[in-house]
Amino acid sequence: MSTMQATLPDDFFFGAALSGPQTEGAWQSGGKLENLWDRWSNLDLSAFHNRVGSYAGNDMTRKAAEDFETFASLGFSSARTSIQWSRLMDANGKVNPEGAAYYHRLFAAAREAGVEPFVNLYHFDLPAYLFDRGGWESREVVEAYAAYATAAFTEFGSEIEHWFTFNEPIVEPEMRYEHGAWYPFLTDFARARTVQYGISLAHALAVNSFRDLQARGVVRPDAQIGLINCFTPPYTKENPSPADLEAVRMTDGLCNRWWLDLVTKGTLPQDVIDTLAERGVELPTRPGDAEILAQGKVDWLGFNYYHPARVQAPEHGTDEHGNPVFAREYVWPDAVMNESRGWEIYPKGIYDFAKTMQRDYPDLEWFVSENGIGIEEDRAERDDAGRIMDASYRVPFVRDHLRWIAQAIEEGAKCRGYHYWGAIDCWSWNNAYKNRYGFVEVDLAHDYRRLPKQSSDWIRQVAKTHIVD
Ligand code: BGP
Repeated sequence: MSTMQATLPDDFFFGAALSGPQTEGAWQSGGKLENLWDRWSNLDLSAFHNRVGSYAGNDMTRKAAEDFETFASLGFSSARTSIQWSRLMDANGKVNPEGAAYYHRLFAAAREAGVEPFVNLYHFDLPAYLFDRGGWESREVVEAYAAYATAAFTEFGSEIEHWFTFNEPIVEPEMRYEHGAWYPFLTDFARARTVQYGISLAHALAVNSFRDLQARGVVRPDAQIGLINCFTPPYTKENPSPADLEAVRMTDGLCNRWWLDLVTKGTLPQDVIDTLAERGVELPTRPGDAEILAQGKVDWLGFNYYHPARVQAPEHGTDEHGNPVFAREYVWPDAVMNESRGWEIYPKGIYDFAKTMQRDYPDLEWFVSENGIGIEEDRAERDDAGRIMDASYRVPFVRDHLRWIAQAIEEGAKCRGYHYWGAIDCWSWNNAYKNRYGFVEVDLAHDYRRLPKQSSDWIRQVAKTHIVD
């Protein structure tokens, strides 16, 4: 790729990505119920960086108007956030009027500022009482999600054009059920796949409901529905062995093709299901499931990209818990790392995903729904005016990713836009406020005051001119 200036198409959109649980705060007001982040915070605040739990958000509940104005001033025409299930619905599965009013106000504030709200329905934030009823392993919860989605489409269907069912549906099975990293800290591969399967059904039921409500005029005719995932391309070493390629196949199969097949064909990849069965992992299928999954086809996709996956053959076929292991990490000697997050920086991955889409799913439009760089305390470097001096690392990160996007579009990729993650600093799960992503700082010591960083001037210029230099 040339390092020359790149230009993005006129109709290419720029925007911000955020989520309800990471921005709203106000976790005990307006009839909001406990979600799994609130529960974990309540059980063990020490698990969160500097003991900043889920209650923090970034105060967007009070600062929404200001934040959307900021996005508009950066040249952003859209912003994606999520509705919190635990705020919109009460424990009887009825709409909580205060929650509904909150989101009507939020979306109106976006429009007021000239920012189009993109609405996602789920961002790792299961209501705790539904976890207690079996979580995503339970069909009752899958049905409850479909009812919640229907309620949301009905409530906001005349307002919202861009809907998404899930953000990164691969992450909860992995983090909560497989890697033991997030509450409830399980390390059970088979249960993780049951959760993945339950979420897949939930997605398809929601799309079905969306289509039905659109046909009946409840959802606006120009509305579209999609899915967002971290479709991280898996790479392996040079001159791989057949076993290394097998590790790539299963990593790609579980993390990428599973969802891509679901949203383009309404099926799950048979080779992955067969390999799982050979290793004793049976999905809890029921008669009628194939018909449900067949409804899962979407209008477009969101691609969250931070880092590639690099894998190789595992040393052992099972781990200490008796789980099947299909791959282990491959550390590429040339990797450039973001040490704060432990993630490799590899901008070309965005282009490689574009190529995969062109080859395997040529009809589907997509956009980069998250990308960004979180640096610990933004190195605490400030100029005399007190602005965070982040341009030396944030600008090259974004610029290199945008250049690869421009290149892919030139070669025909159907990539329609770019949303930067956490354009205003926000709460990062158990990392809380350790790593900062924003073009705008949130000052926790001064009532969440917003302060533009040095990089904000650069992104404003790019978003307004579409010239990346
Ligand atoms: C994505 C999530 C976001 C966001 C981002 C950055 O996986 O969709 O919610 O948090 O990653 O990751 P982190 O906040 O863990 O640094």
